[in-house]
Amino acid sequence: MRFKFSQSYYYLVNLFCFFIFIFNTASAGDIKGKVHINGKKSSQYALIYIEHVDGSFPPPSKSPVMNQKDLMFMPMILPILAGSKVNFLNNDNVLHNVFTPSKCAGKFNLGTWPKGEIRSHTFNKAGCFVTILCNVHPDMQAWIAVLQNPYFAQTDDKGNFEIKNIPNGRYELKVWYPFYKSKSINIIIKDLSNLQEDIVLQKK
Ligand SMILES: [Cu+2]
Repeated sequence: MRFKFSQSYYYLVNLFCFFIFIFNTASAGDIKGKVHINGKKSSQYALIYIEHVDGSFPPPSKSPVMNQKDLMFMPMILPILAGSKVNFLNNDNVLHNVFTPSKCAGKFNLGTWPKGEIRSHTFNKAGCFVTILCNVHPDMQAWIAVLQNPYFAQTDDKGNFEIKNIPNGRYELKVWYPFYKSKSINIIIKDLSNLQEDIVLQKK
């Protein structure tokens, strides 16, 4: 009797896990594709994101980092989840500054600091595309894209991207690259769908 009970228990647990598996995989889908940035040798770093996904998405506990190295911001484009605290790290032997003229980020200026030091800023407003500048070096420029949800990706050096496990729904997929016209595509994710989108970006 005891043996039978544990056997059926084992069977039930397995069945339960199986349904969880089906439910999880069937109510989401992937999207992948290729972006070509017209007139650029490399189509790397283009940002692909979904404008809005229902739900609330807490920012990661590990802060994203924007480096200042060889008189450049790295990465040049940093997508983050709203609420994330970004650490700005000076890797150069010169002083660097971080400021932004972007209204949606409150036009902050973090001041100027030497090598090895970090200053931080938390970005709360989803949908804000923040221009990051250094007032010591006018050629330095970067962008922080503050996003509402974690369903975003950046293209690799061949222009490929992939966003996995997007919950079922109708969405606006956006493609962004500085100084280029943004693209907006309506997509429907439904039960394991695997969409393919090929996008060409044109200069503004
Ligand atoms: Cu600088």
